[in-house]
Amino acid sequence: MKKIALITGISGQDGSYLVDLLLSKGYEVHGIIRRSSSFNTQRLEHHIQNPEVYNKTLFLHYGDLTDYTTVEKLIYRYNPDEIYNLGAQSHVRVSFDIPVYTGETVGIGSLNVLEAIKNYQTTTGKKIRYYQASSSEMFGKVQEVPQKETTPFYPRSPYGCAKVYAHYLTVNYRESYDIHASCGILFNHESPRRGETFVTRKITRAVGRIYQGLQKKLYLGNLDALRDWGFAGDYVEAMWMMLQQDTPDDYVIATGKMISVREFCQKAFARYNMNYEHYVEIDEKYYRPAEVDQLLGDYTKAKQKLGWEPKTDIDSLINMMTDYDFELSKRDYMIHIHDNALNPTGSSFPPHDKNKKFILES
Ligand code: NDP
Ligand code: GDR
Repeated sequence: MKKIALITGISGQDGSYLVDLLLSKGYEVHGIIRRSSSFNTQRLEHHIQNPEVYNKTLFLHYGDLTDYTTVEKLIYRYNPDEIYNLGAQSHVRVSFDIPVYTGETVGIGSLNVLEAIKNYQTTTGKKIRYYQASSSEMFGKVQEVPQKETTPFYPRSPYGCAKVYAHYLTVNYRESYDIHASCGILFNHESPRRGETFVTRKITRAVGRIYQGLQKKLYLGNLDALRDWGFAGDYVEAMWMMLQQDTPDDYVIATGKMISVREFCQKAFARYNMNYEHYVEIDEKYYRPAEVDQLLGDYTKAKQKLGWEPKTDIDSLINMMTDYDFELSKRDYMIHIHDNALNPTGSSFPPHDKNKKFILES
């Protein structure tokens, strides 16, 4: 029989890759999207435009993780076999600006889903498998290198603290209520669908835009931070694999290699024969009140128990993202020419200003 999945955060990077995966496996997929005054489903457009898929095997429902009734209603209405809880205010630096909201979506949002599952299982006797999007940010000020499932947590941001709360809630609901709940402790994972304010995508977007003359400089914060970056498409497979196990458990998902933001810049600019040192400048506003200096994951358990391994190395990831964004910058250039031609005085659209910082502020 067709399996049914419910995804929170379906419009995000991981949500969109997970939809691709689950649809390819024959699932019926339901996702929660937030009402927004502008479009927030771009990453799902390839499915929304497909009449064979949209409202046939993929269904989107308005809701919000902070609203318990949304989650409960959808669970009772669609009886999902699996729930992937990916929804979050997921930007670490922004979590310092909006700590309460971050705690509400990441922490209480996860609690809402777990409570709804508990109540559903109690009243119907049916089981739901649950995936919690835990994060390497929970390791924060790392207590050992590399980090594995047993490494103590030391979060360094409101986001990291909220993820630790959600992580332990998941473990507690598993142990207290016999819920098949697993946590994927995922290290940074990126893609051409990555949000444009995360550092990798901010860099790869800038390479193309600078090449096209649409941007002069790239302003960044801490270039010395070290991260273990993988490809999001590989990582959603691990999420699915966790829920196919007989026994729920927690797994580190990583590549086992780390490089600095500086090296990422160097490689991304070099792809188009540019020297990053000519373009990258430091703006202190991108520093964080407390920084996570390095993250390096040990995915041995996932390899042994799930048979999961990363397929994409850092150079392939950088090339994939930089090439995608290079094509996007050509489109940006055409739009810019078109806008200037339509509106040479810039009365309603400001004319292009090469000294202006790119709009991204995180
Ligand atoms: P994104 O920021 O790309 O996506 C977040 C998703 O959550 C979006 O769909 C967003 O909706 C949704 N969302 C935000 N607030 C709410 C809310 N209150 N109610 C319902 N939905 C909400 O994140 P990623 O796809 O990169 O990450 C997925 C999950 O994995 C997140 O929980 C993140 O914290 C976690 N994670 C990510 C890692 C990474 O490197 N990418 C690493 C480890 C963990 P909208 O589109 O409307 O904003
Ligand atoms: P991170 O990702 O905080 O690790 O969280 P991000 O790309 O935001 O930062 C990575 C590192 O780069 C440094 N940095 C900058 N970061 C941003 N965003 N913008 C800049 O201009 C900049 N300059 C330097 C940061 O200081 C940091 O050290 C991501 C998110 O997806 C989380 O949701 C997820 O849980 C973790 O990865 C694992």
